[in-house]
Amino acid sequence: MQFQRVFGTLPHTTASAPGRVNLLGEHTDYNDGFVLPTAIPQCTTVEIGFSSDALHHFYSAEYDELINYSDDDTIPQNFVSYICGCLRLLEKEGYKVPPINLYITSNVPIGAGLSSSAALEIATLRGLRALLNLPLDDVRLAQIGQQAEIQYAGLNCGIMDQMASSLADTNTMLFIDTRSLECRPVPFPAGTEILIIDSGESHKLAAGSGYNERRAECEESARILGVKALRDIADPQAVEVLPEPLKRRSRHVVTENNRVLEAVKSLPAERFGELMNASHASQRDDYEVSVAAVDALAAILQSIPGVFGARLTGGGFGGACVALVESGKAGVIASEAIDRYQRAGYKGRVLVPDMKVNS
Ligand code: GAF
Repeated sequence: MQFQRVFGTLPHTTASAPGRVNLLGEHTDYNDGFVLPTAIPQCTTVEIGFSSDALHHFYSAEYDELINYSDDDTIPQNFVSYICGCLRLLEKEGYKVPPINLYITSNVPIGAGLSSSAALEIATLRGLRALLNLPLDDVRLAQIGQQAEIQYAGLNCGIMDQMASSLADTNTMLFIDTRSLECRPVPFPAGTEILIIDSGESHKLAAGSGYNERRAECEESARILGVKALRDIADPQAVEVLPEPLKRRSRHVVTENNRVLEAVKSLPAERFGELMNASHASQRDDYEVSVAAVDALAAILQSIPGVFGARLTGGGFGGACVALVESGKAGVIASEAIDRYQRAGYKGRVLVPDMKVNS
């Protein structure tokens, strides 16, 4: 057993949490808006035991790295920032966390826009909840995970990823109102399955990326328009008064929220796919969070028969495309897409070849 190999004892508890793929509703969560993610089969698992000294010890199987950490240390800016952030926040809420040994394994792809960091946060929080019998529900775990990311990893993110990792499963999409945090499962369009292909352009969202800048632009737009958040605007015409680039940024958010609200109305796959294609165009042209490789991949996917729609998923600036495809066709569509993508000079890989959905 790997935990025992590293720490010399058996773990007290094991917990897992999935990555997520977002079908629609991108960059809406920090605008109090609507999102429609689902969990992916890939998970992060943590095994946790009590440390025999005064330090926490964190081991990542992926990085083959052991980090020793004292509660008084500055939090390192690597994979442990998410874990230490969760520990600090639990302490601030009055929950004493004794020194622990924590062993991480994960098959959630990193840098692909599939929420590997949220999966680590939620797995860690689930493990600590079980280990210490903490009275925290799944929504509270998501809120703590989000704050760990904002306060200790430098990404001023919304709450979609942590909510999805904490509350979603792979059977349905999860509609989340990110203002009230109310959630409801939404069936996938009938006769479909999901395909996720990585563009090969790794994304990095934290400090220095355009992500925090986009969020600031949205907040500035809401301030000028006199609303609490862009969620409070339903008519895209209302943003026409804004100066550029705020006009385009806000138009993306307003139209994207409207797309999600339409998508939850039991649409046929064809219409759902059109909304995904429109979402990609909006992210590319108005929100400017796509890159050439992702645009090329989305365009290839959108042109293949059997694909209802395809779009950049996640925070952007690289990462993966999600496609909604005809049931049973994901395998052949993936091969054709990768082949054409590579002939165009890019290096992509299939991440989730045929996520069967109960439709
Ligand atoms: C990242 C963030 F973490 C989410 O909160 C969300 O804003 C997403 O980008 C874009 O929709 O994954």
